[in-house]
Amino acid sequence: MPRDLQTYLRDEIKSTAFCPGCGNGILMGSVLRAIDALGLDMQKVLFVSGIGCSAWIPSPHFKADTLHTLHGRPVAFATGAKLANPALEVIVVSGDGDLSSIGGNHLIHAARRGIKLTIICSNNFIYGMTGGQVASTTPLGDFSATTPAGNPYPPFDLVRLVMAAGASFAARWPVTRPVHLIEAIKKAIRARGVGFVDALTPCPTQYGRRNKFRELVDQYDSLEKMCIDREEARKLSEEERKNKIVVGDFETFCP
Ligand SMILES: Cc1ncc(C[n+]2csc(CCOP(=O)(O)OP(=O)(O)O)c2C)c(N)n1
Ligand code: SF4
Ligand SMILES: [Mg+2]
Repeated sequence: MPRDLQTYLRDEIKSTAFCPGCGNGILMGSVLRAIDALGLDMQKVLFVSGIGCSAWIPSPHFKADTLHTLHGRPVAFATGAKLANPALEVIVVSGDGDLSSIGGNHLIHAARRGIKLTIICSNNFIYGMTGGQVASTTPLGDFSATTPAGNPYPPFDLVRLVMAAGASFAARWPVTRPVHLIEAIKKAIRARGVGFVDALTPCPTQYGRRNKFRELVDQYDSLEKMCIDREEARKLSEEERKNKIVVGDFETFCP
């Protein structure tokens, strides 16, 4: 039976270290709500994260077992933990840079091996913690500390990447759609092999201010408007789809 919000937050969360307006708070709440809705016993869950602001989502926030590991290596640690104790529900929560830039190889090989892991990527399109450097997820043309003239490279489509590598389930939702996000996290936890969620989230401090979002609300608004459902995307031409991000649950690879 779900607990009321007050009790829930008191029981499961310590205190927060995120900047005001950071989307990681919504993602953190979504992870907890998904776990609560599934009725998982927190004592049987291990959270693993790497290094970065998003890696703080489970540790130090959650009153649970956490492994706060090396930058880029949470999936490697999670794989080891799952092999050592297959009864553990192992959930990785970390940043886009952590999981797909420095840690990209661990991500695709975990998907290929089909090991039962949930991997939730807080994708804020940038290296937030270290001063806003470009990541493998930074959109083409966007500004970062290391791309003052605009990013010359296209970003990874993380859903396609992990599905092509063999993930059982992958989804992409922005934190502006928490109901969908929570449902996707539940499905990822229930997936046979790797269940992956690309959670799009604003980083006002590093990404937002460099990309000319004067008001916090504009960044949330712009993210929400950029996201379109698959059905909607199919109706658009390639040109019209250019600056859009297709969101949804992807149980099978669908180009
Ligand atoms: C081996 C290694 N290289 C680089 C770093 C520095 N470093 C720490 S966090 C980070 C980037 C984090 O970005 P991301 O994973 O996207 O997390 P965010 O802060 O955006 O949530 C980097 C480059 C490190 N700690 N270890
Ligand atoms: S730097 Fe960005 S990602 Fe990190 S806590 Fe601040 S707003 Fe969030
Ligand atoms: Mg990031």
